[in-house]
Amino acid sequence: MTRTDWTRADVAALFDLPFDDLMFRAQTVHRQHHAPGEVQLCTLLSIKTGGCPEDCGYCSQSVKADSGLKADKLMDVTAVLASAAEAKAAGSQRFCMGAAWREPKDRDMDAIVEMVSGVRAMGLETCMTLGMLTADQARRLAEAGLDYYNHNIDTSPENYGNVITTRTFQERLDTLSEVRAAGISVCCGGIVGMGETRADRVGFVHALATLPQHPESVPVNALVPVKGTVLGNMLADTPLAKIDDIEFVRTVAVARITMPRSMVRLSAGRESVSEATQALCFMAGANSIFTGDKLLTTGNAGGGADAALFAKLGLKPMVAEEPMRASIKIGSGESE
Ligand code: SAM
Ligand code: DTB
Ligand code: SF4
Repeated sequence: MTRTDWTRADVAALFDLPFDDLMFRAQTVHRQHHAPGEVQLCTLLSIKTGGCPEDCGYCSQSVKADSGLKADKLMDVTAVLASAAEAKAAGSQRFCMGAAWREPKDRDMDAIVEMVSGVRAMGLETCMTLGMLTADQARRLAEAGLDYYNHNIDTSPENYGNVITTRTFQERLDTLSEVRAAGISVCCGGIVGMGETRADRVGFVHALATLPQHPESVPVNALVPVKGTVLGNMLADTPLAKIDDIEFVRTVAVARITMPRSMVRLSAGRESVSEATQALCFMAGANSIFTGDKLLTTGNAGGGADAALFAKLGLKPMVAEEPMRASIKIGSGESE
């Protein structure tokens, strides 16, 4: 059984370990549960950009941000499928579709469902992030074959109100329960480098590692400071708020140790993280990245840079399991 009863003191003690010992523990746990040197490639697409009514202090897509981003309507299903085909051709295993919504409107659900089933039919894993969901919307997504739903807790429960005021930490947990109840796998993580304290990072990892079931994917984003957002402006004024590289690696390592089976994803902010620090993150147990030259609205290193980094480090892209492979016993003639 994977442990979910971590105390804050346990998590804080891991953060406090000498760096060498922390890395050794993270590597040991990583190799017990995952193939070393294999990294999952995921591609992001913003299917509905900008004009979001929420006030997340980091986000370029909030109506409260003065980021100059223009609000678009929901993309056409055909355009989404064309983009998924490109991601597959570039070697991606998972296609993640994000919408700048507080929650989806029921009238949008037919198109969303078509996107999920179309992308899945290409043999890609599907992930969506659409904001809060009702039980009924979660059920519809599950029926369409959605594999993962991304819904981040973003930071510690205590720090949440300093970053977002238009929804509560508890509302995040409520949607995560609906996603689980519908049988969809959970992708849930957050952001570091927002000027939070070490105690907040402890509280953040602790909140994830004590969920009734660990998220199957844990994205660890480093804040991308976008001009015109509350946090982007703050970072421009106080550059020291940028997270220290070693502290970033520590956060990845503690996530790996406390959630041994989860995929830990280096998400936003890799462009500003050196190759050496990324290498330490992989050694600390990160085994998934967003590839391609764009995240949702901000830039990403791009496939070429990632291929060069993988070659330098001897990493290889994780290969997607065939959808039926897990459920068929080869040679036995039976299926589970
Ligand atoms: N609207 C949906 C929601 O918030 O649930 C989905 C999209 S939202 C952009 C997904 C996640 O991206 C956020 O929860 C946050 O963790 C991350 N994110 C957004 N802007 C970011 C930034 N500037 N830097 C780092 N991470 C960011
Ligand atoms: C997550 O944790 N990171 C991704 C994904 N989930 C949806 C989004 C990163 C967004 C970075 C800022 C942007 O490009 O707008
Ligand atoms: Fe909206 Fe999501 Fe951005 Fe928050 S993070 S403003 S909910 S798009």
